[in-house]
Amino acid sequence: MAFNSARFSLTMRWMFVVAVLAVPQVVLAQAQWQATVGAQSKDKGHQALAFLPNEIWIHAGDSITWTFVTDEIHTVSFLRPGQTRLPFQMGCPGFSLGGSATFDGSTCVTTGPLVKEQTFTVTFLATGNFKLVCLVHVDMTGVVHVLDRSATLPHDQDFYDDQAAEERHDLLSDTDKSIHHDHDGNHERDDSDRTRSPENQVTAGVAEISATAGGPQTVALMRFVEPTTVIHAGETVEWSNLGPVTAHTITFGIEPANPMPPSANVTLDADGARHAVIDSPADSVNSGFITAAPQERVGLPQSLLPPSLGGTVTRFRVTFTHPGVYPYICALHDDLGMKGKVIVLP
Ligand SMILES: [Cu+2]
Repeated sequence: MAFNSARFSLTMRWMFVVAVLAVPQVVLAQAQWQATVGAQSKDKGHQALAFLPNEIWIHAGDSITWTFVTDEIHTVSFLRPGQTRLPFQMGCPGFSLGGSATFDGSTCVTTGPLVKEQTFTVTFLATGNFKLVCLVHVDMTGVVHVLDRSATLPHDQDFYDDQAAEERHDLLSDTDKSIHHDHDGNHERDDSDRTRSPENQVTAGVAEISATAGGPQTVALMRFVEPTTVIHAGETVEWSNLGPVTAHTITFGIEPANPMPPSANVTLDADGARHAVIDSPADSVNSGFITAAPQERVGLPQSLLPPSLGGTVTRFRVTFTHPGVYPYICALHDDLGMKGKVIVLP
């Protein structure tokens, strides 16, 4: 049996050629990754203000498509390192909005405020670790690790799909009593409930911040927890926002174009709470944004409390002088079902 060395050599050479042709195709294939933005309960009352998942490892040249799935607005935004964050209405100055973008860390990239069924695709051109934020919500963050094409990625798409489903479930089913209510919008009062409201007290939203190794995320209850309040003429109702991050308003009558500042008929109580007097269901009153002060950070000025100019307020009070039915909304979240009414008896 003669060993055909010439033939063996030819075969080896042919296999080598095949290998050389095949390997670059595997390495160069640019992957398309999928992630989601936000999550909501069926009644839209519970909103996960989160990127799901919020940490992804990819190769330079790969793309990620974010799919928006909520009625609440969000953005997908990558700022330059150290760049000052602007309101979502301003986004990234000079960047033209569209369905896709490329990002290498040198310029800011963002969507406008998007809702369910919209998507945004970013192709990452350079290696690095890039922070992902939503310009609508602070404490809604993530990170994209862009590795060299020769690096091995730790996870595949199935892993991220599973992780996103798990985080979505954990956030929306948060069992903390302060944020739990049933999905019909009814709040069952419980004597052990630490946020149980005394008479004339209304919880105007609840929120909690949690985190993964990819960064903080928030779950918010976009509801007036006690949507109907019954009082007598001359009494005062007090609304309190129990959550960080998410602003709400208490708005009677005509909704102003800009709900952020209080209407002119709102005054400040000595403890800084805003206060209005309503004489008739025809009156219009807007609390302005009721929200917690931003989290303190070393190196930044102390945030303001009222009555300082620009100070934040977590409470709003209304004194009702006459009987009647007074419907109101949160101007930011009425589309999610955040509405209530005050019934004033004689
Ligand atoms: Cu609201």
